[in-house]
Amino acid sequence: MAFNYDKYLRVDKMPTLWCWGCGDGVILKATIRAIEKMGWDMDKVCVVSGIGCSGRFSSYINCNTIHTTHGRTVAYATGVKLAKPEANVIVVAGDGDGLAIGGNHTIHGCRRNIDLNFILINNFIYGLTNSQTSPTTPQGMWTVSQKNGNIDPTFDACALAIGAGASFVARETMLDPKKLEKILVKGFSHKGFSFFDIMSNCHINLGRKNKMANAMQNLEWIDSITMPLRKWEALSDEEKKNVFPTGVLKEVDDPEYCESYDQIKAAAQGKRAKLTQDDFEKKI
Ligand SMILES: Cc1ncc(C[n+]2csc(CCOP(=O)(O)OP(=O)(O)O)c2C)c(N)n1
Repeated sequence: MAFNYDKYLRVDKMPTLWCWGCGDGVILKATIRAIEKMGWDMDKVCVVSGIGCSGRFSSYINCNTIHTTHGRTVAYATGVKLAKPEANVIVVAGDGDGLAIGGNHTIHGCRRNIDLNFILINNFIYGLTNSQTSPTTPQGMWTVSQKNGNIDPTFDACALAIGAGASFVARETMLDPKKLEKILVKGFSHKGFSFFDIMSNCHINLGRKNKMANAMQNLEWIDSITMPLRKWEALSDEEKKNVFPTGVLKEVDDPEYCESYDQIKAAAQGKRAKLTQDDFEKKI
């Protein structure tokens, strides 16, 4: 039987404002299927998104939603999770939203290892505002803010999340929606900060200006710069440059922030001793 998306969507908001062929819809549908696989009650799911095309995510999914200010998704989501630890919180941000203006919040969310599911919709450009350079725009590409080619080195979003302390880090593309759904289920099942770098197309504001005239050419390019982790590991250092490994890149059990917060509350109320370094597996 065909999957019933209507149950999970604000159908009165359809059709979406996304461009024809945009990957955001594929990611929305994969997220919905992953939520169903998790068996989550939509009354206990909260989706927090920022500003951008990716920010529209919270307008279309039918659960508790916060469409917040540009770059502040993790700050709002942290508040929601601390106030309601039983909620399943999904954060959705674009590469500009999550890594440029919101980069600060993203790294500290990773560092705290708070139980959020952070979906970075990485389309390599500021989509909504028409093609400004983002932290993941490849060097040499045309952008409206660097018309002679982007000279800024490109962020590897997963390396950033790993370095900052996220306990689950994965990368996938929207080329294979089933694979994407599977990796979302894995990360949603993980307790701690789950970071997903999901590479997606923006053929309108990146592709057309960079010799990828249609969505398919944009997708072929994404395919050419990604490779499953096992294959990637076999490459030489030279070959690894500008090729991004996909799959689960990090998965560890580390103390989760809300649980530590509960303990500190109990200590403040005299119900347990103060926390010491021994309470944490993560040592300096
Ligand atoms: C404080 C603030 N600065 C700038 C903007 C303008 N702005 C809106 S969306 C956006 C960038 C969107 O790019 P990205 O986060 O990559 O998301 P996409 O649209 O590609 O999904 C910018 C700069 C804003 N709304 N608020």
